Amino acid sequence: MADPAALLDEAALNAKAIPQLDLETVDEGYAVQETLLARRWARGERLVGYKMGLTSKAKMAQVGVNEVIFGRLTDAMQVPDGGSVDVARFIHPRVEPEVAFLLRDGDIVAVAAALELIDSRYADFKFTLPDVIADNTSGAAFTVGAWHPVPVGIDNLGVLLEIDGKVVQVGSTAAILGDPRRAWRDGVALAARHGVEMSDGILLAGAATAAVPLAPGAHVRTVVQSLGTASLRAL
Ligand code: OOG
Ligand code: MG
Repeated sequence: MADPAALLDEAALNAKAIPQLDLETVDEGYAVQETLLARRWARGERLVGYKMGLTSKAKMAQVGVNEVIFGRLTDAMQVPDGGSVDVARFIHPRVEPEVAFLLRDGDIVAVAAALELIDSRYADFKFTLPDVIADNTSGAAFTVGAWHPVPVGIDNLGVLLEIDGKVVQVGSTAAILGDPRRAWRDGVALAARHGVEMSDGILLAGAATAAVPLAPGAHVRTVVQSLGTASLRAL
């Protein structure tokens, strides 16, 4: 078989879906993710953080995979808050509301509302656990709202996802493993088992609700109680 990392990289670059890879193990998935990211570092992209995936039941049910996963965020994926993103670059983009942590020396120093744009490189957005890990956990783009000092409790904050001013998803940060800080703790341990130190930069804790298809022209905003908003426009 052709190099799986090259297939995934080209699928993303050409916005053209590929068949599932049918990788066999989680370790194999992370090894392919590493090689995929190496191609991006070679093109000059920089690591700016990490993302957790499938930390809520709504997300697990949506894609039929029941295990927490992690991926990497690069500078090329970041869209400024209120900025625009050309969705023609993607295959079948979806958007989801997230909580972002700012990590410094292994501690959470700030927290923000965030949006993640996911885009599976696999046809029909269908994949197995090892395959979605290899695909950098469907990561495509993200936006982080204003950073806030960490409030005392972040385990039950209301979350709204709006498209063109209409609420399309409602949830709570409680959906994220009971508390988004657990996604951080579990994520640090999971990443360490795969040789990755998740101590500095941005960390997306995983979506609180199912993801919603993102069409050109849509104005997307998330509101997280006590944490403010994050928004982007799809071009
Ligand atoms: C996998 C990525 C999951 C999340 O927040 O749960 C994720 C997918 O749904 O394609 O980013
Ligand atoms: Mg996500």
